[in-house]
Amino acid sequence: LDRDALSNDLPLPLYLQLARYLRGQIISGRFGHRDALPGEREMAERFSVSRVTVRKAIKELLDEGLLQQRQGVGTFVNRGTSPYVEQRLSTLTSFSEDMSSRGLTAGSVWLNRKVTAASPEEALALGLSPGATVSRMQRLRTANGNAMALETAVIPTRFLADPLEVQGSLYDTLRRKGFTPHRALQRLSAIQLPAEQAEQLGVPEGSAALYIERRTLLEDGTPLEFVRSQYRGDAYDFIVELNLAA
Ligand code: 16G
Repeated sequence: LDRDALSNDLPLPLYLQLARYLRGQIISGRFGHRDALPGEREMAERFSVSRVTVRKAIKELLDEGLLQQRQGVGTFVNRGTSPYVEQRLSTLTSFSEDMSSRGLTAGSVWLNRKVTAASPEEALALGLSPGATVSRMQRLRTANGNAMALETAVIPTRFLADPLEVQGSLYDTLRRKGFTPHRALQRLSAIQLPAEQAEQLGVPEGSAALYIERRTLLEDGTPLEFVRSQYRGDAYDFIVELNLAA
């Protein structure tokens, strides 16, 4: 816990600052599910605030369902409300399919969509000549309304002339047009989220995330999409099945 997390100079009341800080600690996984919160007096000392402020902050998080109180025992983290997903890496599925197979409702918040020139990196990944046009779509992906990942998909305009054609699932839209994602190559790496992406995902700056790049191909090997995405580290486990080498 961090004494400097709160400031008297901010226009936000101290109890809401404290609630925001604790929410960040819970969402980013620095407090695990069922972890006990320190007692009221200890928290008040650590943050140099009154016990009333601590109580009001905790009340906020109890109302949000992020904390649970057991009479005479204490206050505990309850992360059960935010979806947590185990994702197989070896099958090619869309976000919408992944979520619905878990009984979760997939959603997208559109951050940006336009037809634009491919960057050199995108052109290379998609086998396009420099300056070719692509549909670029940036979305926040949600499950039951909770932010899960940020995703920027780039599709050559000969497969998708206008990003506005996409309603709901991108893969459904492509399949309807006769372009079925058949195979994909993926690269995963660990990152810490920069401020803007952290804010969009509703986690503190610097939270752990997985950066995933996907190049999706048609059956004949033609590149169909190039996707760069940031997955919340606290919301995902990625599972791979391993077989004995032949
Ligand atoms: C997944 C894919 C992404 C694809 C999207 C389509 C990864 C890393 N990415 O998120 O490449 O564009 O599904 O989802 O798995 P949609 O059909 O629900 O729009």
